[in-house]
Amino acid sequence: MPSSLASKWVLITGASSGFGAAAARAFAREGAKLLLGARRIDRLEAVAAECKKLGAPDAQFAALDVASTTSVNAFADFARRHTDKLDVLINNAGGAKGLETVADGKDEDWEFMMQTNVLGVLRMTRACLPLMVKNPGSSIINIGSIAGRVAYEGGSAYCAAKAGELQITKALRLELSGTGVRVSTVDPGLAETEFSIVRFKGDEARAKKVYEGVEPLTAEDIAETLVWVASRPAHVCIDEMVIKCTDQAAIHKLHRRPVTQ
Ligand code: NDP
Ligand code: 8X3
Repeated sequence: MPSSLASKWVLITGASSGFGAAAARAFAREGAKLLLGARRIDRLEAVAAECKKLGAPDAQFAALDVASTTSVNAFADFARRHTDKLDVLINNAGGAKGLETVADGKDEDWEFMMQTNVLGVLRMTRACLPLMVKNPGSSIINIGSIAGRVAYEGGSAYCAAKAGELQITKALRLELSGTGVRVSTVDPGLAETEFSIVRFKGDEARAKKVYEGVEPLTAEDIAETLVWVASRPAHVCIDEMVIKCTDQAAIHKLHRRPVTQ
């Protein structure tokens, strides 16, 4: 039986690595058509080429900086040049910078987290809504985090940003009531992507330590979930989903096995 996502248009932000790139590949396997955005265009080009090989009938990409309204609006124009309706919007671009306490926090880190995880979701959604409200059954899936639900030391701005994403998701679902547009949040826990490398500003050894002795989620685990959420029948909305690896019983309770050197 053909997938319900075959030939559907799926727009993914932050498709150059991690969850976004894995989601692009997973939707490609379903035969979906893709619109991929991020700042690293060389990475997007490689992901789009891979998606075509995996079965995407179309995989278009363009530079996107969700921290800029001009860039977001230009990306929406690019999307409109390919389609007049969007079936799935995945607001995935974002991340964390730094793990400092509030006392030691840096403006540029806070600004990155608010610009991408909060304002980026608002901007992208505003720009894409005209392509979705005329398409009942379409889905907006925002990537939140367990950090938006439980605070941790050094996570003030990131936790605040993801809590913001959760509230945006809830408000949007109310605003879109009656349009048939579904609004979901998928909130992962610890997953090994480039997330910690970005958080620790390129310090790969420090990033690696986050996952030491643990079997974290993979980008593919989340991609598979996104495909499942987007492929529910039109009358079914998965409001919220929290996904953690089995080793993470709670945000502060990680089961770590001894590491042999
Ligand atoms: P990655 O760092 O691997 O991916 C982040 C993606 O976001 C990249 O494609 C990056 O692309 C993109 N991005 C960052 N800033 C911008 C911007 N200004 N404009 C456009 N794209 C941007 O990490 P993940 O895949 O893990 O992160 C994806 C999402 O998942 C994030 O929202 C993150 O907060 C969330 N998350 C991650 C968890 C984890 O443990 N990994 C757990 C829970 C949630 P580029 O740099 O090319 O612009
Ligand atoms: C990323 C997961 O635990 O680093 O959203 O906040 S965590």
